[in-house]
Amino acid sequence: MKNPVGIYYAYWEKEWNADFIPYIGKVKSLGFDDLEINAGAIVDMTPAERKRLAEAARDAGITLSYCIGLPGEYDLSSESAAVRKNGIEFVGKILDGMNEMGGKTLGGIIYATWPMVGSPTYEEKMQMRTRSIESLKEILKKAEQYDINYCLEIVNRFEQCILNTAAEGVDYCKELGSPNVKLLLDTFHMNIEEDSIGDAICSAKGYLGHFHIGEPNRKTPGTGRMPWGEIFGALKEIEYDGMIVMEPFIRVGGQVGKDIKVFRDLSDNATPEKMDEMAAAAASFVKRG
Ligand SMILES: [Mn+2]
Repeated sequence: MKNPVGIYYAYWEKEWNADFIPYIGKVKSLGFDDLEINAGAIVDMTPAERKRLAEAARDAGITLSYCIGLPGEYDLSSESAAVRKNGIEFVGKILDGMNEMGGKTLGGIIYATWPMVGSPTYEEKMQMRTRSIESLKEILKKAEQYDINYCLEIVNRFEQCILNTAAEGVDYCKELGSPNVKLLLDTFHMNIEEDSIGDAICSAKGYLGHFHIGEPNRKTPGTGRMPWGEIFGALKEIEYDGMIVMEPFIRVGGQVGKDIKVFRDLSDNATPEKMDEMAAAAASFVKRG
């Protein structure tokens, strides 16, 4: 693949808040073009800290992409108008920070909350969807102003109910009609929900703004049974020219392990050196794909 290839920093981390700067040099040396970071973390940084991070990336020739599953207090689909307002303000701060840093791609559960609260009925889901769209109409004005691609991550039913398939995502984007609202498809989630991963990717032509990859058990790409030929073929067919970011989660521990539900070691007890080696092998696998 000729696309820029990235990796989510939490491959190496057990907590969501981290110092991202050391990862810039690391991912560069492992063959990546992009580092994906926790978008929420930049809100708590000072302008000087944001500048230092953005400059470190620029100097290394690494782009930064930004991702978040919004915490419950910022649920953009909430029944509570106060919670939705809180969410709109928080995402506004993320967009402000990204704009300061020259960021162009925000992805994740940025239309509701992650993980979803309880187990809604179908009727409740449709009400959540309506409220989510109302919140996004407000937020997208700012994304348009900054020309940031606002990429809605389509996830499996156990994590959110509003958008589980590419088809639902395209309908949602059409309803909003903003040039900056895009989709983030992720092979891990598509493997659960889509009839055909290749057809799902093709159906998102014109809407696909970001792409996450991983094996069905979230190991590094190229090590499992994901149909990579079909996936890379479909991305080429729709002439997708955005980033391909891997999101492996293979180690237990910390809040990351708990939230991602890593209940066993999938790294085969990897040393730090082996972790780096596996990431580099996956980057090379995608570039050859
Ligand atoms: Mn993802």
